[in-house]
Amino acid sequence: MFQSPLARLYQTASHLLRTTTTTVSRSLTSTASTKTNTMATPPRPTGLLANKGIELLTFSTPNGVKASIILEELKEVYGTEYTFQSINIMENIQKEPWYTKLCPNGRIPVIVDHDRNGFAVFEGAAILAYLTRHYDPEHRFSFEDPDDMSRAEQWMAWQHGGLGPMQGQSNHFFRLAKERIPYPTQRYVGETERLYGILDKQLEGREYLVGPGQGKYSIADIASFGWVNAAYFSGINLKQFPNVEKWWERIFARPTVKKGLAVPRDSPFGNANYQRRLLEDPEFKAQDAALHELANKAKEQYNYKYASP
Ligand SMILES: N[C@@H](CCC(=O)N[C@@H](CS)C(=O)NCC(=O)O)C(=O)O
Repeated sequence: MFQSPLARLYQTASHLLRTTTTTVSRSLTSTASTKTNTMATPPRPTGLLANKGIELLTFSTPNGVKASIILEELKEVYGTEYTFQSINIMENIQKEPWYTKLCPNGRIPVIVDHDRNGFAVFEGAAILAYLTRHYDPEHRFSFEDPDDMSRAEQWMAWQHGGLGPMQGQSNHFFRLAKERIPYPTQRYVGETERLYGILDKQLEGREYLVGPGQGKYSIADIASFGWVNAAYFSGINLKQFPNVEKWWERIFARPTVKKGLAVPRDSPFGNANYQRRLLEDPEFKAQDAALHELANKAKEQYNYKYASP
């Protein structure tokens, strides 16, 4: 059966990190109460379950958590309730006809707004824009000022066109591909480093990407956070980008973000899990060092020099 690189990535990550699986039942109650610590497999989703509020169809990946994080933020501030179903991308549920009616691209995440005639929204940036347009009347995570809103849109577009696709390829060639191929390894790891350099520059003297003064935490940050939260997994060393590292720590410290990262279950890609595993497991540490050595050799072979922009 065909498996996309991201699906394989998830499988490899789960295997590598051997996390304790937190299974999420296909329940209609709120996220906090749906978690159980059993290893039981939830029934395979076959369609929508809710008939009111927002229903999120997702998996714990850098793109999936954009939607669950904003939903947790809205829930905290406004009490906006949502329900979710776990769409296991390794099982290709996202390619089934009932799912592609909601998301023609056959990928996660997608939301369905049962309170607005079952309106469906796919693509992370569109989900962030839709949810704040309809459910963030006080602009706590968006902007009233049209120029700031445009700036937020620019960073979300940057994430969709740059950071997400390039870091996805970096994951693939740095870690996942069956063969070690030096040219694309150095090209995509290098381009991802270039993009982290752009974020680092933007965050110089600021706490968040957009907003007056030091900036305001918003959907612009949420869009890129999921990817930066998987930096180490993709072969990127956050220490090289100190402003990004501090920004990542700041956002990761939010309880709502931790809740969002746990939907539908804790992400094995995350920097915190990855760092913990490096400390605890010498074999894992040696594998990680071997991957970095290969990537460094690939960079040398093609004369890669870090430069940003
Ligand atoms: N641009 C989309 C990308 C969505 C995407 O690539 N989702 C991945 C998981 S991170 C997926 O569904 N992969 C399964 C597949 O490729 O079939 C977004 O930001 O929402």
